Order: sequence, then structure tokens, then C-alpha cells
Amino acid sequence: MTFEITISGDTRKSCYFDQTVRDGVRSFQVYNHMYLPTGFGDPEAEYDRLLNGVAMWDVAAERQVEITGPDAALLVQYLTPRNLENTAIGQGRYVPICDHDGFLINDPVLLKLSDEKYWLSVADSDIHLWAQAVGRERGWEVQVCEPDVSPLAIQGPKAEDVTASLLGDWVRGLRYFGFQEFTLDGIPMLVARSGWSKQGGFELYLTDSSLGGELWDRVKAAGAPFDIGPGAPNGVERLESGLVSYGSDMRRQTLPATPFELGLGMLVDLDAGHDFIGRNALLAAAAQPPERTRVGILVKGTPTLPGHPLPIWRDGQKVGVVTGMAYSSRVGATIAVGMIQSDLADSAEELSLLINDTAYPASLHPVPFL
Ligand code: THG
Repeated sequence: MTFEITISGDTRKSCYFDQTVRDGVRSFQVYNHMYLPTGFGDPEAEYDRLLNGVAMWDVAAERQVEITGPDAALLVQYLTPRNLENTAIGQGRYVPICDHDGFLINDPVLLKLSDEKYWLSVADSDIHLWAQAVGRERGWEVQVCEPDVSPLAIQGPKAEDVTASLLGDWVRGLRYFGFQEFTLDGIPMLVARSGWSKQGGFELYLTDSSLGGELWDRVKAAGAPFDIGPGAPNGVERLESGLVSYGSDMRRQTLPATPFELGLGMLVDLDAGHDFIGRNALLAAAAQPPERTRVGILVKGTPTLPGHPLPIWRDGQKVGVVTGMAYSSRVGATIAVGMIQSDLADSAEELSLLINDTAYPASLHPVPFL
């Protein structure tokens, strides 16, 4: 029997879609109601490019929530536990967003474009509606909208050479998470040193989606001497590097977690004196040791994750969850991340995962793995 699934009409393509299809995309995931490429059919080559060369990723699904107006700074600060006081124009910050119970509902990159204009480059949840509602309910003078912005990531040790040869040597001077507006032969963008990998690189925030195909091809051409190839946010490298993935490591509705439980406690500023959503809950949470702690896990064997969260077993008891797992050739083992009850986070032994009726021995490992 065959059947058809219609995905809501709210789900859309990126402005790089046609180029990714032409260049051999093989799988997509729906992320922020958009099609996000997840693979081009050769995971080993894509991993190798990210680690040793350079890759280009269509990450337009990292959508922007634009917050403007006289009270924009007020709203942005109220949305995140991180103290934004010393954020300069042209500086990005990684900012957790929590609900009133202190559970993470997103972990965007914040870009400060001016004192009255901010972008939240969001992970996979509907922060646009949240920000708009909060601003309105507070009676603040702010507008929340989605601008025409489509990030394209260039990642890997040769990303700087590629980006410099495309845009000029000035990009070498960009600090980590710093960004700058730039127009390349009529293609307007914002150039940032950032990206969802620890291999270094840039994100080009194209601000005219009608020029997506042109920008993709310009990056491809500039990267050709460096053997650039298409890729996607990499599930193996992110585990090795300990990057958090909203939707995998936590999600408000299915796997609620506080910043403390996810190892993001350093981004929660309870003493700065600013008010923010979730402050009381996080104050209470901070007053006692967290119930669960984020851990890395080494798994014996080469199972694949049948779905997540997957329970971690010890002595016939569920003591935690695995939220991401993959074989890492650099570690030489199957690695995973997840959360475990805090009293076991330092020294738990005899852990196991149960996958398809087979028990796989597991042991703790510090994150990042590399
Ligand atoms: N780039 C942009 N937008 C994004 C992402 C991105 N939106 C969705 C998603 N990724 C948001 N989540 C993250 C998670 C981690 C990081 C960035 C965005 C990240 N973390 C570094 C780390 O953990 O080591 C740096 C953290 C820090 O500076 O404190 O880069 O990738 N545009």
C-alpha cells in the first residue's frame, strides 16, 4: 500500500533549494517549518571535508526573528537569562531562551544590529510567536517580524581561505561571533564568524533571497580550488564537540531540561540583576544540585540510535537518557551525549543501553570528546 503525506503549506523551501538539489542533496529534515538539507549521500566525505577541508551548508532554516523598536533591547533581555549588558553592535551571542518553568525553549544566536534592532537566529521552535506575545503582553514598543534572511554556512579549516577569496581579506579580522554587513557585487549579506561546528568558519546571512542561487554558485566557485563540497550540520562532529541541539538534546514538550542540566549554566546570569522569563524557576533550581547532569558516553559496539531519548540502564533501573549517538572515527568508538542522574555523573559504572533486545555496555566520558 502506498500513501501520501502532505506537509502543512506553512513548510517552505530555502532560497538555496534548487542548487542543493542540483548538487546532489539526498535527505532533508523539516526544521523551523523549512526543508533543511541533512545529507548529500556520502557521510564519510562530508565529515572529512568538515574536519580537513571546507564544506558549504544551506542553513536557511536557521530563521531570523527580528525585534525592532525603542524597547527592543528590553524585550531581548527579558527573553534570555544571559546578561546582555556588554553586547556591542556587530557582536553575536549564544543566548538560551527559557519558559517560566526554567525549561529551555530555544538556544539561538543573537545578533545586535543596532541599539533598536536585533535578530534571533533560532533553533527549531516558534520563538517568533513567543517574542511577539511577550512584547505585546508587556505593552512594550517593539515590532517582531521575519526579515528576508537566509544563512549559508562555510565550515572547516579552509573556510577562512574560501571566504577571504570570495569577500576579501578583511574577513580574517572578524572575531568569533563578530559580524559585519557586506555587499558582494550587488549581493547583500551580513558576514559572521560562527557556525554549528567547532572546525571554524563563517555564516553568510544573505538578505535578498532572490539571489540565493547566485550566492550559492559564487561560494562554490570560490571554494573550488579548496575542494569545497556541499554538506549539512554534522551529527557526528557536533557530538564530538559537545554542541547542543535543540530538538535532540532537549525540547520543551517532549524532553524538558534546564540550562543547568544541559551544561549551559554559565549562560544563566542570576546575579546581574536583570529580570527575565524563568528567573524564579532558575533561582530555585540553582539553589539545589540539579537532578540530572549532561554527560558524554562511550558505547561498546556500533549500534544506531533507534529513537531518542533512549534510556540509560544501571542495575535494572533507568538512570538517564541518551539524546544523541553516532560512531566517531576520530574517537574510535560509538559516542553519545545525554543526561544522567547527578549522583552518578562523576563515576557511574556498569551502565548499559538496550537496543533491539541487545544490551550495549556504556561508560561515562567528558564532553567535548575531542
Ligand atoms: N548559527 C546560526 N543560527 C543557528 C545556529 C547556528 N540557529 C540554530 C542553532 N544553530 C542554534 N543553536 C546553537 C547551538 C550552539 C552554537 C550556536 C547555535 C554554538 N555554540 C558554541 C559552543 O557551544 O561551543 C559557542 C557558545 C558560546 O559562544 O558561548 O556555536 O549555528 N546563525
